[in-house]
This record gives sequence, structure tokens and C-alpha cells, in this order.
Amino acid sequence: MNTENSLGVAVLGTGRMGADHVRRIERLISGAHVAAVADVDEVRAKEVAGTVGPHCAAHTDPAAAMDAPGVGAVLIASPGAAHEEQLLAALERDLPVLCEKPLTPDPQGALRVMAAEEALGHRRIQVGFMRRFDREYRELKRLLASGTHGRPLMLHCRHRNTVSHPLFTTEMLINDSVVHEMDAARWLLEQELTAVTVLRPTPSAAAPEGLGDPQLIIFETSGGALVDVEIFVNCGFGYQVQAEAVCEHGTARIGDAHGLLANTAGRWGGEIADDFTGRFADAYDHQVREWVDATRAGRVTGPSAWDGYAAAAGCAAGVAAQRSGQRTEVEMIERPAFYSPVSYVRTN
Ligand code: ISE
Repeated sequence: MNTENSLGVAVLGTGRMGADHVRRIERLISGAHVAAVADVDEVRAKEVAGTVGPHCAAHTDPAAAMDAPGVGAVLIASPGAAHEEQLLAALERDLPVLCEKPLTPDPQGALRVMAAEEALGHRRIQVGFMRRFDREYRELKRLLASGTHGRPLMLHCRHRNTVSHPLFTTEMLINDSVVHEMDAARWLLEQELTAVTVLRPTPSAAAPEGLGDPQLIIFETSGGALVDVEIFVNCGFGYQVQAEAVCEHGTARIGDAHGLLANTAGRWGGEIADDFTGRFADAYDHQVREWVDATRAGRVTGPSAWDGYAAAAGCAAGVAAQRSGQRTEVEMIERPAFYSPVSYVRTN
């Protein structure tokens, strides 16, 4: 492969998402290649590097992958707990980063990352909130921004997974799943989250022992809107993410059906995706393509470290509300000028 003039990406974490991004960069994205991978599991790192070719080195140390020849950017797909250290190391090297959500598992870590980025003097981090790259979400965002439906009053969201993985905890319903709605609601409404309330029905018999599934999460926002989210990670029938905006002069809804609708034998219907890599495949492709294009043009776009921080602050309130059963206010610092929308563009 000719890697000249192509962006060399170090992919940190070669689990499910990391391996999927490696495939995506190699097969679908022009102008980029995977120059190195790192994973604590050496065998897995080597296996994934092997799918790329001899120019891709496999490491167990993320720093070594970032320092590998030809690396010009970093994609972090390691577990959330490893993000802060890897983000700080990437910033030390002044490398552009696409970091899978969460930016960090807690708001304090996100603040440290923001401080390091601000000290660098320019933005380098994009957070992988891929719903912002989904066609339907973008249509809804355009419609709300156009104002034709009037002011958004409420968002009704459903977030259903077929089955949760064995290590899924009740807190992860918020931190791992509803974190997407936290970001999507802020982005769609252009408002911050101010308080979170969690209501818990009797768990489904299909939920693993100890997992409080499903739950209803309610956010209040700085503009006085209400957002309700049904999170149900063992719904059993498929992967579904839906959102309906209720505005002063109309409603708009996304996520009902995708692709083929067939009629046969007295019934009509289509298929429901099995998981997020299927439902959001196009969104992931667009996200990585736009990140590569912007990085090659010397720009940083997309969800910022501030967005990662705001989502982490919302999650912290959500988990506290889940534990206490009380409405819990979201505690956040003022948005620094560095993260105001105009500072989003870097020109070299
Ligand atoms: C997973 O980590 C994701 O990010 C998915 O989008 C979400 O639907 C799922 O609940 C999470 O576990």
C-alpha cells in the first residue's frame, strides 16, 4: 500500500470497536491508513495488525504506538478507564485524536483533559458521539434549527438493546448507554442539561440478576425543555434508537424504520438491526471520514472535549439520581471561551 500523503492513524484498543475502526479506515476511508495498533492483549493486537499489512506495527504500549513511524493521528477505542492517560499522552505529542465515548468516565478526568488541551493552545480532540453523524439525527437537527416547527418543548427517546453483555451494570445503563441521549439532547436542543431524575419499574424477568432494566430517565434542560429516555438493554427483539421532538407547531420523529419494508402473507414489516454497529454503521463511517478529512485539512470539528465533559457531568448526576431516587442537579463549570463554537476551527 502507498502510504505517502495518507494520514497514518494509531488505533489504541483492538476490541470490538477498535477492530471495526481498523477495518473501516483500511477499507472505506480514503486518505488514511492504520500505521500502528496497541492493545494490552498482544495476541489480539497482532491479529488485528495482521489484517492490515506489514506497514502496521502491533504494540502493547499505547505510547509506543503513538510514537511509531508514520503516525499522524490517534483513534482511541480502549476501555473508558484508559482514556484520560491516552488522551494526555496524545496531547503531549500534539496529535489529533478521535476518542470513543466516554471522553473519561467522570467529569473530573474530563476537566483535566480540557485543561491540557487548553494549555496546548488549540483543539485536538473529537469525541466519538457518532449519532451526530447519523443521517436521520442530522435531518432532525436541521429541522429543529430551522425553527419551522417552533421551539422544541420535549424529546421522547427510546434506546433499546437486544441483550446486555455479561458485565453490564445498572450504572452502565446511564454511563454507557444513556450517555448518547445526553449528548444528542444537548446537540439537538443546543441547551445544557440541568437536572436528571430516574424512575425504575420492576425489572424485566429477562434482565440478568441485579440489573435494574429497563429505566426511565428524565432530563431537564437550560431552555426549559424536558427529555425522557426509555433505556431497555435486554428488550430481546433488536437494537432500536428512536427520538421524537415535540415542538410548538409540530412533531418530528426518527428511528422508526430503516431500509426495506416488505409485504407478504398478510403481514408487512422490515428488519430491526441487531446491534449498534449495524444500526449506526453509516454514522460511524461518516464520523471517521469527516474526522480524517478535517484532520488532513488541519481542522478540528465535531463533538469537543467540552461535549465529553458535559455528557460526563450529566452521567454523574444520572447515576446519583439512580441511586437516591431523587431529582439531581447537573453540576458543571461555565463553558470556557476556548470551547466556544468559534474556536472550533484550526487552520493548519
Ligand atoms: C454501547 O457501548 C453503545 O455505545 C451503544 O450505542 C449503546 O446502544 C449501548 O447501550 C452501549 O452499551
